[in-house]
Amino acid sequence: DSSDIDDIVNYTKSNDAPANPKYAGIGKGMNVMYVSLESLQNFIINYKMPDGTVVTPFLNALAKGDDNTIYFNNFFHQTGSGKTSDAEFMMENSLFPLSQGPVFQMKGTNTYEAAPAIMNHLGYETAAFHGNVKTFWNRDQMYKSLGYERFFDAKYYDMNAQNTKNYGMKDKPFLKESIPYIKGLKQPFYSKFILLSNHFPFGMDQEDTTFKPGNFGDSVVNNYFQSANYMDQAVEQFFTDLKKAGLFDHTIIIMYGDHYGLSENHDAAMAKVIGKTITPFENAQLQRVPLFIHIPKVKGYMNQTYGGDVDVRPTLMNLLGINTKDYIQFGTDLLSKRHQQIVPFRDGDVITNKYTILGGTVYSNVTGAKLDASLGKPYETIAKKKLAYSDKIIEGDLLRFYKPKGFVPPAIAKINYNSDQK
Ligand code: GP9
Ligand code: MN
Repeated sequence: DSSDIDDIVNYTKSNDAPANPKYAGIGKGMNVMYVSLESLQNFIINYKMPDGTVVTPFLNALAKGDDNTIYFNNFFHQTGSGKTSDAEFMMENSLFPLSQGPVFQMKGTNTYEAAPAIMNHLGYETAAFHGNVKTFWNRDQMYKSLGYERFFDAKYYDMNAQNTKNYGMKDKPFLKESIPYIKGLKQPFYSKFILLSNHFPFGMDQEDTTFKPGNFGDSVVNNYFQSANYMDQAVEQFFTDLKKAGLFDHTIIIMYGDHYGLSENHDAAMAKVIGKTITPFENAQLQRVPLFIHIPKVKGYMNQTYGGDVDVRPTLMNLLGINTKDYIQFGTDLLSKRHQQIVPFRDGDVITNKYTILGGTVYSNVTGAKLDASLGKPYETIAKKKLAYSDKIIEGDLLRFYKPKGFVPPAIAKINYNSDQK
């Protein structure tokens, strides 16, 4: 009931990590772009094919800090069955997704206090871009609840046979055709772009790539390198276009791998790819996804802090100088000196900067060796508590009973995503 919310507010307030003074408010008033890098796992960053070819040269340069980018190499996806949509959910709410079923589909009409709604009230135009039909993952309903004023879905793109594959628009034409829409937004804007090309089963049309597939005895794994390379090129093209459009120097760009692409069904080939047997410990390490944050004027570098999807919103809000102390967030700012390096997964497993804790078994991150189970207990307790509180909020629709100071809910009835409104 509504009294539960008080406990939760007290808990999240007591866990708040203050902004790092070096970065606090550094992005004040800037545009925000999220780019969901479909199925991109972190092992591919700086990976070399057996013949020496690099797969993601552009992202590798960002990983070194080029283009004022901070790259996080110990960042994990925390998604459940809602896949892409679960990642979106965490980025914008700093709540966990559900343990069963996609929260976008099951709880699309709940009350949320999501980043788009917060930003919209602060004068930002809010827009989502995705080259698939708007109903997929119930996005058309959920995006309203999150506070998106505009949704540029499949209807806004030239979905001819050459431009589309699998679920919808290929990344290059999608991002290219998005540029005029982006230019048409009122600044500052808060936006997100959901890519599609690097999606299972990763096959590409011949005319879209010259990259040689892998030779690991598994066509899904082999093709993954091709489509990841294509996405790398698409992102490079996007950065070039944003520079040409004069947007790059006052836009924060957050890019993240949304979830794994290669499941346990492909462990035999993956063992050849990474040169190690895929034990449960190694499988957990493979759940790293790259996180890049381009922050104009900031010196880029590789940051080794451990974190996950729920930590991104607090990080962004502190960069923007927006006080979210009053908001319920289960993550903490990745750049804060007091960031908690504890990453809970939806199934109760936990990874910290020292330990990988899987079903009660504790492994050393450094050696992969099993350690005393008691070492994991405090982290499992924290993870359980956070997951339970988050579930309580979502299952009980508890944000109905809690309005952070200054929060104005989205005007859902006024939002209309029909393409003839453009
Ligand atoms: C579909 C796209 C892919 O619109 O987001 O979804 P996924 O299967 O990765 O969750
Ligand atoms: Mn996805």
